Amino acid sequence: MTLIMGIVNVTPDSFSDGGRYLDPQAAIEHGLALRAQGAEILDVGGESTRPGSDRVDPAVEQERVLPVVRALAEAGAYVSIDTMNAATAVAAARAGARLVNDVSGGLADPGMLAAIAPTGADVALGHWRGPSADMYAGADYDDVVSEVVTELGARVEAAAAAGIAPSRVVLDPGIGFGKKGEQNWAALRGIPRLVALGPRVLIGTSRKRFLAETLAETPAGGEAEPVDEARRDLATAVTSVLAAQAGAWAVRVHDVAATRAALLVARAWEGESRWASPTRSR
Ligand code: PMM
Repeated sequence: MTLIMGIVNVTPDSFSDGGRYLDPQAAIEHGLALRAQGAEILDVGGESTRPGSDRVDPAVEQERVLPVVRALAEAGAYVSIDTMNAATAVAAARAGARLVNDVSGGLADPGMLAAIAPTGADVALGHWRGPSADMYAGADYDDVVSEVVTELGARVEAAAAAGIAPSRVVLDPGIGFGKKGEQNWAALRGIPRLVALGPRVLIGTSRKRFLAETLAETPAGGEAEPVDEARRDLATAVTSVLAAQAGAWAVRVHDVAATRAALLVARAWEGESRWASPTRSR
């Protein structure tokens, strides 16, 4: 069963929801609302990774995320911490986070993998070719899928060398990270090859620019509609279903209700009437 990871960005400048939940209480309530809508995992982040964004001081990041992680974990949620800083990852694990979601795959902070190994937390490693300040500098590929699979395979080995077994690892092709337009679609078509590596696979397409670019196509004889948030969420629900069918373990989304509806319909189509949620019983 593909799980839904709901996004709780505690940032002033995230790609689509920056500033909405900067106040910890607003972020906690948002997380609880996403959980009530069906998110099995809540991904709390305090540093925006939108293209062009600068790094945040880990102390500021922790001030933003730790109260939110603690409150959501105490409420019984399965919490993930979206961070590239080892110190923040360790502090969040102490506050109750059970998954460290590092979009840089442990590359941004060389101490990341060794630091989280003893915490027992799982780790999501994203495919990454450099900081968001210069997001598309590495967007140069001969074969996107082969390169993503090879580079993530190397991160699985680095995690193992640091004491994190592959059973604790989740892999993410890093949609939008060092990838433009069609390169993202190619990476999504390659999900089965990533799944074949062994670890669980996480996919994050939610509201991303490549979806808006695809939606911007003008209908024959018509006029292009503005690509607003609702249309990006609809597109995200579709890509989440396709990712689920390709073998993804979880999808990371802003609009949990829309993606859940889409996944339920897909499950019904495939002949499964029950919605299981493995992490809830953990
Ligand atoms: N994308 C963003 C942030 N964190 N984490 C994972 N694992 N995968 C992603 O694709 C991903 C992520 C950027 O999106 P946001 O600014 O809208 O949260």
